Amino acid sequence: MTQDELKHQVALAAIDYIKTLIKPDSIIGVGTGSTANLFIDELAAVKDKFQGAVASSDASAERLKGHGIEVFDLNSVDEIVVYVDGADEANKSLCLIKGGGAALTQEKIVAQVAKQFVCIADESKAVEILGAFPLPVEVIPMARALVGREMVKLGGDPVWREGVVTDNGNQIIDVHGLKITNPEDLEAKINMIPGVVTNGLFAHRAADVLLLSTQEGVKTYS
Ligand code: ABF
Repeated sequence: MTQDELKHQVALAAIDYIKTLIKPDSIIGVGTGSTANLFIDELAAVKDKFQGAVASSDASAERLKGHGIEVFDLNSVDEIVVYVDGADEANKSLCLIKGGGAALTQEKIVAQVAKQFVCIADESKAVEILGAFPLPVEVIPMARALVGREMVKLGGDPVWREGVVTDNGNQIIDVHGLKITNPEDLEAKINMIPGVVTNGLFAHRAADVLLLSTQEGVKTYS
């Protein structure tokens, strides 16, 4: 299977997975990226089985609406039964690097609210040690250089993702060259830097379930 076929395989598996969780009044959280997009497209077939969705980006919100799925403001919902989203890397503890799609802040917010966070990914995302994928950090524009200098002190090589402005009006620094052996510790350290809005380490709130798409089928880790 091609990578797209692997992504489609896991999107279908995620639909089967959430069917065991959703009820007619359920609100589900929906992520961002190409794998999440395939999941959104498959959601259309089961949209009568849940009430609506909270999206982690404007792009995903528009895609959901395009399928006739009602999109809710997070502040207006009491519970998100499950959040389904992709990742750029996932380790064996289900800690993730996310943010390649520049939606990491909203993704982390919705994941925090969700009762269950289901990560959907193709086998290329599974790693022993996080960090080969440059770690996205969302920053307040005026703090871009400050945060860059602090990331160098932490052993990284920061690169401004020029031309990208997040849904929140902020900028992204991609930090190359990290070998992240203690993701919880690094996530907390980066969060302490003034000007950091969010970093792409999902360790304090890791995925609860990883559906990993492989040539032999979808493997479930939890
Ligand atoms: C999103 O999914 C981002 O956090 C992450 O970058 C992306 C993974 O991309 P894709 O599914 O397109 O491989 O949640």
